[in-house]
Amino acid sequence: MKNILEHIKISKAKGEKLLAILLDPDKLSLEEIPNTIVKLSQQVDFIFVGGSTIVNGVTEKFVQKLKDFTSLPIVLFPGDFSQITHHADAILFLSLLSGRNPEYLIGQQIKSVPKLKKSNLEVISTGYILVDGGKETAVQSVSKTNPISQNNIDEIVNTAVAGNYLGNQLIYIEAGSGASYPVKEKIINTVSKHIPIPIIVGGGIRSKKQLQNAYESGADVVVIGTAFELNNNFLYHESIS
Ligand code: 1GP
Repeated sequence: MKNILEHIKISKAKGEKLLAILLDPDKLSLEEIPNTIVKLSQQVDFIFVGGSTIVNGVTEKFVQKLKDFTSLPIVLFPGDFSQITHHADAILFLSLLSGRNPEYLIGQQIKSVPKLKKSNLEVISTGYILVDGGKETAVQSVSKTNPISQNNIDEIVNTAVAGNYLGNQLIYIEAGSGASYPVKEKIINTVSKHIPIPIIVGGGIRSKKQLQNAYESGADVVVIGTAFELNNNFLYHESIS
């Protein structure tokens, strides 16, 4: 797939929902990749690759191996600039808009430029909004930023709208990997009414019901990591929770 953002925008316009599976090289070994890939159902549109604490250099080998076993588009969802590899197809160029740590608002982005300039990666400007998912998650501890309370809908909406005004091409609302509960439907619904750009939702989605709820509330892309890690058959069978 040449233009991943365009595909997401066209799908949004048609009302077609998309699914990304997040694979974290920290949690999945290279040896496990072949068996994991066969468990991805036809429902899956993208593989996201990333994590908050990946050892330098591992992501490159991980993506190369994935490419040997799947033709699904691989989108980097990096915890830091060291995870960038030109072997992927695209990168979510994230700015952690919910936080006030300059390193994750613009610092890491500047550090990533030399690598990006040498690659053909599709760079997708993504406003990243961390909301409280009921427990401290890796994004919070690594970025040293606080999530926005899910009761503070105005703040979440205004943050998403600010991202849109700044030129973000996507907004990613994140409850954090392994969150106790996902982003509330009311939040997804309200944000979707205030911005024209596609919305990605992830964190704590562990059942098909929650997946469906996110779509019906207005998510254009849903990301599932932990539920798939815990049960590779998640996409074929009902809830693990
Ligand atoms: C994390 O949104 C993703 O960044 C996926 O979260 O691991 O909880 O599915 P889970």
